[in-house]
Amino acid sequence: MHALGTLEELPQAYRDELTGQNLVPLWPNMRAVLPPNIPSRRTQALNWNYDAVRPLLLQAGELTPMEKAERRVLVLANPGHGLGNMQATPSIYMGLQLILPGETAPNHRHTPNAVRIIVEGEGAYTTVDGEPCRMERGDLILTPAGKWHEHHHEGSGPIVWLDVLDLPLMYQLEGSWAMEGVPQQQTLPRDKSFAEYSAAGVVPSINFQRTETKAPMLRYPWVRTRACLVEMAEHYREDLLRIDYVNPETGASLFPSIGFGALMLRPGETIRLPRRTTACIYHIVEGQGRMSVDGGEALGWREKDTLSAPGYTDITFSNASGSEPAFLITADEAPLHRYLGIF
Ligand code: 1HN
Repeated sequence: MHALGTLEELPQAYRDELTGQNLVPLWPNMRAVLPPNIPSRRTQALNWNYDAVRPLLLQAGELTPMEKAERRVLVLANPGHGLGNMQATPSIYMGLQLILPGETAPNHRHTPNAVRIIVEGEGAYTTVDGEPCRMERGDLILTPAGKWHEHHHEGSGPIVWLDVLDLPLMYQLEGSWAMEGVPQQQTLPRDKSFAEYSAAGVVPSINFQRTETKAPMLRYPWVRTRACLVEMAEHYREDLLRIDYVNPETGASLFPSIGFGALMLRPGETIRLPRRTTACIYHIVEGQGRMSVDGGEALGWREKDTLSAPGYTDITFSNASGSEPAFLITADEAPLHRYLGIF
């Protein structure tokens, strides 16, 4: 690609006149927004090591009472996007949320779609539009756009989960807003939607929401996903052990914006992920090992860590244990890339 004219080549008086009329010449900026052959990517490969974050999160529990936080969260901000922009990837926000025993995070609803991935602790539940959803290690709990949600913790130790939202996208679309609510009535039995959809290929026969873009099952228990991956390993000797979380009614991604999945690494295994256009985040549910992006310096990871990596890269994951499998939950922007025709 040949070089294009620069701003400096234009007479200052002309530039001033353009600015005065809210005009910008394209050609000096063209290559920056359309780089040759590969997009520029701000998302950095990094690991938010849980052992390092946890003391700071617990300190937030001492420093800031729930009334002053509403949601007590340390945001996993990718420095490549600017820390203050609270982006893990271009479209994904991530944060670690802490609730102490007896605390409640008050009812609200908002336009961004949210998923919680439970990291540690037990005895908490989230009520989503009247349905209490139990929160156990590795579970995915959905609060799709517009659904009321509040969190309760009745256990004895702290509970921590990873929030994953399409907030940066919603914000850029000038579509991000929230509404405060009053405490919810539990109008539905605990884990009702999980009960309805808990058997693969079986759905309730009365459902008037089949065409809705919001997945009707709210809780995806980790024990089920893990068991599926372990079972797959019995049948797949070499292939990648990977599943996608989908809307059980439609087979579509859980959200139009973010796709979720899980991976298992066999003992001692190194996998090379197929190159993808989308940036990705990885939460380690079990195990320890290393991640390398484009053959760069390997990042070590262990249980409860959360990593990010940019798209258009070769990513390898190695399981450091020769005897135990490792398990990861993934989130990426694949549904958006597919919709836009760039995946
Ligand atoms: C939110 O509603 C929660 O409900 C957590 O737990 C994190 C980050 C940004 C905007 C809304 C929650 C959030 C959030």
